[in-house]
Amino acid sequence: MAVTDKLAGKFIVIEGLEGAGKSTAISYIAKWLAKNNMPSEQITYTREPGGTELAERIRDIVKMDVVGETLKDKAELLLMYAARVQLVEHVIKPAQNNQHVVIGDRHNWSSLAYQGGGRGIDLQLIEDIKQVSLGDFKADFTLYLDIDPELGLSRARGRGELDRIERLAIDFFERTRQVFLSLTKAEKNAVTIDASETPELVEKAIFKQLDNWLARL
Ligand code: T5A
Repeated sequence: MAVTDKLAGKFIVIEGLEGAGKSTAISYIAKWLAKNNMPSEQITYTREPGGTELAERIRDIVKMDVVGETLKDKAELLLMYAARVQLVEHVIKPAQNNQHVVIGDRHNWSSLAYQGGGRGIDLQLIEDIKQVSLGDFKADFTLYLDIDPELGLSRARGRGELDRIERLAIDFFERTRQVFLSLTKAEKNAVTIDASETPELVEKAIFKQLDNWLARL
């Protein structure tokens, strides 16, 4: 089977803390896809929360204090899933049906890590909400960019003002990181990339992991 046929319809996700280099890594994945002859018009990019008109409005709510009202943890969780359902149903599944490769900047694991690990919401409750809202839908391959939260946040600071979540205390991100690490360990179609390395080494590691995954398809 041609490589492009193997990749058509696949959903590749990048996860990681703030400043881990997810946006940068997405450009490396695009480069890898081009190397494997995937036409650029057959690639769909998504980000979460966001990616549809309604989901982008939810993104504004969760990233900024849009009104002077505290967003409760469970409301934050449900907003993440509301945005995710809109994105999966309106964008990701149709793109997969059109034989696109979908590259996701964050997906379901971010809710388990941030709302479960960081906020302390019961992980089983989050799994149940996931099942109700998305069933068995999941990424085909996940690249988790692992970084020390201090380093990630310092990179994020260099990029501009911190948002509502980025302003939280460092132990929130330590707990978030632990969930990401355990999810990656438990999933055979997921790998950890050391995101503290130079961009050149991160790119090389991503290419290698994608090559290994492709060889298994
Ligand atoms: N959220 C999201 C939840 O709580 N629950 C959920 O379910 C979901 C889906 C989303 C926020 O919402 C939360 C998590 C987040 O707080 P976001 O914009 O998607 O926000 O995520 P951020 O993590 O805030 O995005 P960032 O832009 O901060 O991080 P990236 O994309 O990981 O990093 P990137 O590539 O922009 O790089 C940051 C800086 O570092 C440099 C880059 O040039 C850039 O300046 N850099 C490197 N520097 C040195 N070495 C490297 N290897 C580098 N790679 C990149």
